[in-house]
Amino acid sequence: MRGCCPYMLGGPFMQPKLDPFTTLLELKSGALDPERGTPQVRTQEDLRGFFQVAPEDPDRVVYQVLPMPVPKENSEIQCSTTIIEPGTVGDEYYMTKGHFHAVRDRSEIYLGLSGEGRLILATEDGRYRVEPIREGTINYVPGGWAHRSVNVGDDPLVFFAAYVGDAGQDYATIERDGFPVLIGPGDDGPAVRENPTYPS
Ligand code: S6P
Ligand code: ZN
Repeated sequence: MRGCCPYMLGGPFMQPKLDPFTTLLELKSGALDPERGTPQVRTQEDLRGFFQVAPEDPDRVVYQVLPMPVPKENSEIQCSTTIIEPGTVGDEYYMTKGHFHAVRDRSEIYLGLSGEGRLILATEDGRYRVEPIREGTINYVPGGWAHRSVNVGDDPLVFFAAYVGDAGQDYATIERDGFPVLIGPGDDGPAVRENPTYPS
């Protein structure tokens, strides 16, 4: 029955901005079928200034983001998969640039799909957390926490992200300050150590 809901009593119908769509997510590889947008590819060169040392193999791909673009508005939910290759630069495992959301209070959810990773989270006043990412983990990233994912395993790290549409990404703060901790290979597996260049 049309017109039955309180929402509709007082005014015109809401006209949807988008049509529904469905995409197949290949759970292990993170591939989307069909692709919905142009994959964003990040090489070692693109991460110059984010790792502690200069790129060792500048053209090598570190990670890709496969987007499902929708309008960047707070009424929408952005989502994408991220695939981080295994590898290191200097003493650090391959990782994303990491960012605060440009609109600081916007939150996000990660669903781990495959591989072995860590999620570094940090506040602007220097508090930090390190959480696991692997198949089946759900990481809740509250507003105000910068986030960077790190592949600590031998296989690609794959996760799905969904976040408030108008969140945006502030990379400049991370490029300037980094995160309070770095993650790289240690004697007994992945080691978390203090970032010597993080401002005190
Ligand atoms: C976006 C969300 C992810 C990252 C992706 C790459 O808010 O957190 O989709 O964009 O994992 O990381 P980065 O730091 O290069 O954007
Ligand atoms: Zn984010």
